Amino acid sequence: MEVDRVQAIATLSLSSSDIPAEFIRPETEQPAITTFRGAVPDIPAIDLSEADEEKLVKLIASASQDWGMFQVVNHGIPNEVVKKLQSAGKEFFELPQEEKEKYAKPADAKDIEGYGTKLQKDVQGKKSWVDHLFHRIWPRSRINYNLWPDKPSYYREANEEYCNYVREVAEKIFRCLSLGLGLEGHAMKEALGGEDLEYMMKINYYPPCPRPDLALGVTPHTDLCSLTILVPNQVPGLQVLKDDHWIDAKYIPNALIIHIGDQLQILSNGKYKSVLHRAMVDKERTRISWPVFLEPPPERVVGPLPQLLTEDNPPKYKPKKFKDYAYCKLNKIPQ
Ligand SMILES: O=C(O)CCC(=O)C(=O)O
Repeated sequence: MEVDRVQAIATLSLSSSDIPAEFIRPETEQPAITTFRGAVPDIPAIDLSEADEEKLVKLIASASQDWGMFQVVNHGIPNEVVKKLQSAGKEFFELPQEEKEKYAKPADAKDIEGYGTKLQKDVQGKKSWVDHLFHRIWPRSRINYNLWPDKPSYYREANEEYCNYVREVAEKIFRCLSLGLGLEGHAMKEALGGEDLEYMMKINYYPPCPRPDLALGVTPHTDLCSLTILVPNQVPGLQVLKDDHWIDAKYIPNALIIHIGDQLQILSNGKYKSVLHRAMVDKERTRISWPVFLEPPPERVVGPLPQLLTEDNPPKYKPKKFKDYAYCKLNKIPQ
């Protein structure tokens, strides 16, 4: 099957000042028109090495309630580990097209893993300026190593090293989020499947775009997982909707960006907010991001935690298997 990768379209557009019409977003979505230009508060940046746990819990819980998003610094992942992950991903996308196509997700595959470009246009018939690679990195029993690139040769090592560290970051954040609701530290992780919680790596590759004012890399959405831990490169582009304004996430060197996803909003019965966000593209530079989506196993039923429910706080969401939630969300069927 012939597929137009955005990377190839971008190369053809290098000497042009235009982009194909299917990439031009409606005016209600165009970044140049919809980005808020006034004074805005910064997305919270939290020092994860804070020794006073009570203080850390308050910071994380309040950012998760007010923003559904925060950045973490001093998170304990060595810079070399993050840099190696980034180089491995960048080198993969710089390989010849036929090498990348070896990992292409078959059009009829049920799973999202593999190299790809979103094939279906969205409801307005529009496309996004991005190619991607998805593969699980944890637990081992759920990894399909056939979808981990062979090139560069250190790709596997880079992902395994990053995975070991990112799991520790996730543990700490889940603990704080649980304590922040007055629960035991293990409550959230356990409700999401405990040791069976799945870590889905995605690399977003956004090539330079002649009209970043008109296109989007990723359209507005909330993440269907529980928590997202994202490594950006130095090219900013992530935006979050806060108080009805699209505002930029500042690039903080060596920080990780954390999103609260739908499953945490559900578990917390709406107390933690699943954040609406989108990604812009750049005129000259390639933007790349490495989100890891922390997903409950497919059969896991997720609903509001019973410990939180009272007469005054009745359940706001139906308990649902994660696979059914994901199916409805991806197919735009009401939950
Ligand atoms: O690239 C980014 O900063 C955001 C990516 C994103 O939201 C996604 O892949 O779902």
